[in-house]
Amino acid sequence: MLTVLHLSLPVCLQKWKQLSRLQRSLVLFMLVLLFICGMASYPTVTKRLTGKLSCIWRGAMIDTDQATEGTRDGQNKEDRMEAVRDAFRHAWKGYKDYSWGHDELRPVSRSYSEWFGLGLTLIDALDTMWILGLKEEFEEAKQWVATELTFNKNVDVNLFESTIRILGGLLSSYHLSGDSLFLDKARDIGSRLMPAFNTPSKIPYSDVNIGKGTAHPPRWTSDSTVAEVTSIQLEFRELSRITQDPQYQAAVAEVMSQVHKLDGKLDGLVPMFINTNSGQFSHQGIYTLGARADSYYEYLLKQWIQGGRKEDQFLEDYLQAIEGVKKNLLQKSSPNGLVFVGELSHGQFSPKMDHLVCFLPGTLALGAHNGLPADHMDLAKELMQTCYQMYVQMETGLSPEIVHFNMHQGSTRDIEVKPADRHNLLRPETVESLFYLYRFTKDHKYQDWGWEILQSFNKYTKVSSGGYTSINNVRDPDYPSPRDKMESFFLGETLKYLYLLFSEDPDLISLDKYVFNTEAHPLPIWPSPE
Ligand code: DMJ
Repeated sequence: MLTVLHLSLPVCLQKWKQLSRLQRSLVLFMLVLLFICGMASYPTVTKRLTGKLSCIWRGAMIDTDQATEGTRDGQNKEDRMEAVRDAFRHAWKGYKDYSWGHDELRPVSRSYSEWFGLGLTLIDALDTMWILGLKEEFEEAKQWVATELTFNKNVDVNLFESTIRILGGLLSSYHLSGDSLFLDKARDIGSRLMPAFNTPSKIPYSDVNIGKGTAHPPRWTSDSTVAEVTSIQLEFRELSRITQDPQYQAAVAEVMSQVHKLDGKLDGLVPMFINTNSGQFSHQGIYTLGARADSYYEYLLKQWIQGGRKEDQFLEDYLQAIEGVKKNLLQKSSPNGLVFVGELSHGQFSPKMDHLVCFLPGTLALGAHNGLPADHMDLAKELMQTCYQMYVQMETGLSPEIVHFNMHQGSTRDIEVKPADRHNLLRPETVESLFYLYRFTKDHKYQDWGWEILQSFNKYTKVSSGGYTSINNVRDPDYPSPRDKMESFFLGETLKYLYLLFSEDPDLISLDKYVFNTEAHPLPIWPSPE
């Protein structure tokens, strides 16, 4: 073929030279026209081509045909647990090869991104490696913590994110491994975060410079996010208990007692912002269990459990909030009657639900396990079904970030997804809830649902050179469009909860001995004094 082309080229050139300028223009025009028509009549070809081109970047690609390679048939629990270990090893390989010691892997470009510059993924993943029995990987990461990790850095960190991922990860690694290295590091970061509480109201600022010891709100406001200031308590309380230094617990307890007394709640539901000067809620009137409010509810229940179910104020606020959810936010979709948690904005109901809300079935089930009303478990099961549907109804089998439910009679489908909401960030909330539901009911369907989700992650987000990537479009299996980022919570939470979901051992992080922080780091339930 090459030879034919080679021989005929001079002849063609000669003929081309004999043509007039007009003739040449006409030929060129026809060729361009033919090319455009050809491409337009094969949109899938164009899409696949551009898709492949975008997926392939310096050789890294998501190959949906081979991505299931290495997965197991999942017929038994060992198979499924091993498949999670495979997934972790694959993700870890990418992190190790291209972003070791940095915050997040960018698996497609085989590089990394920095958020705080503190090895976020490595710290977030420590206890997952311990739980999955990946001893070699754990030891290697521990060495990095011992020799490379320093918090003496002139860097601004977000109080909430660094508490749940770094402080939580170090405390839990200390409890699981017994190695005092992790406790020393936990105390170091904990004390460096304390300046955040030096505000006129004692409601903490969102950002702290852990090197300079200064703190500030975001540039555009003096507000903090309600979920952020009320979801650091498990970690700071534990730090006080374990170090016998009361300052940490005192600071976060003050926040809870102020929020408990504040005006502006609706049947126990909180607004999304709180002002660090006045200590009052701001931008009132919007109620959601999604972004900016979600883990407030989770930590009410979990603080009550952590402290041995004695601190009644947390329980009362939690029970009132769940009644508030039922009264104001719970609705059923059409045509199939999926129960969902919507949002309220200045009295107006919106059938919008973030994937983040899928923590709720697990939290409700945990409450019921701890003696709260049985109807919490009924609601947990219904919401679990809805969260599962948010996955199976998508073409990739992966949930989008946000869905809208149809409520009017005659709808043909329950779930709608807006173009801007079609991304999937490898989030954990649904598999987290599946884990709780399976632990408490032993109904194998929850394991099967988790298995389907793991397979979809493998099929559409696994990058062949190592790592998993968040994607832009869960509705397009031909081109899910990689975002080139592996969030640290994929290793910290998603894979950990999947592994625990497939385990039949209730003592593998017993829910009667540990309470998981909102980043899936298990912290001990405090023993009652003798
Ligand atoms: C995690 O950092 C935590 O689970 C947090 O509570 C919510 N956002 C991410 C995971 O989606």
